[in-house]
Amino acid sequence: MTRGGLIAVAVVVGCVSVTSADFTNGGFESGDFTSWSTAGLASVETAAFGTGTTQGTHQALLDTFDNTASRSSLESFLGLGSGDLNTIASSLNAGDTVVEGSATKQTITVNAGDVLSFDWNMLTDEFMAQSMMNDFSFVSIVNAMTDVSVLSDIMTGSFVASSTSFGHETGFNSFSHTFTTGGTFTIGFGVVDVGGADYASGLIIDNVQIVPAPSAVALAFLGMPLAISFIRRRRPS
Ligand SMILES: [Ca+2]
Ligand SMILES: [Ca+2]
Repeated sequence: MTRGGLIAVAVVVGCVSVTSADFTNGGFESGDFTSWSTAGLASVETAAFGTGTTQGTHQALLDTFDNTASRSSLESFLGLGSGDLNTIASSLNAGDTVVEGSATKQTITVNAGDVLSFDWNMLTDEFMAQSMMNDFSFVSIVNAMTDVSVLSDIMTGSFVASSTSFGHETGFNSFSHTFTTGGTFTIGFGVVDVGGADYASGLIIDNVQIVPAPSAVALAFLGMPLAISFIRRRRPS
């Protein structure tokens, strides 16, 4: 390889390493919330919890059973606007309000085109209630703009009997979100009690990761030979 070629490789590899951004402990394989912050009731569980696992041997559980955070403190923790969670509750079922909940978050830096992906499973005891409340689970993606996606709620979700301490669960689902702009984002996951605190709900999260934009990957393979050939053409014969 020519000297110019070596320089080109170094430049290309350097660019790719800068664009790599990912969660730390995104699969909770440390067995705890290392690199994450939590609010309310949160624990790391193994397959012994009863859901199985989707990645490795550990996963995060958020739970509204007790020791929860208030709606306002959850909104503050996640960087949401005051009342945002009530706006979502009411959009799902008019007049509903959020009582309390639990959440976890991590702040990451991404490039446009990067993809956030993770696996989730919502759990609930609401089907045991005589009058069900519409608890819901969500992911929040916050920087200058706030983007909250509901993962599932009681009324529209598809729940089956659960082998966990909860009566029902949705089973595992995958979520993905493509960032249209780069920057620093706080990614939050939460589950809330709506209307009252009598029957708990939970949310399992695992395999939280950032898949780099395809362009960054393409650069590593396509950019290198192009850069080398460009430099070679410019060398005196
Ligand atoms: Ca895991
Ligand atoms: Ca509830």
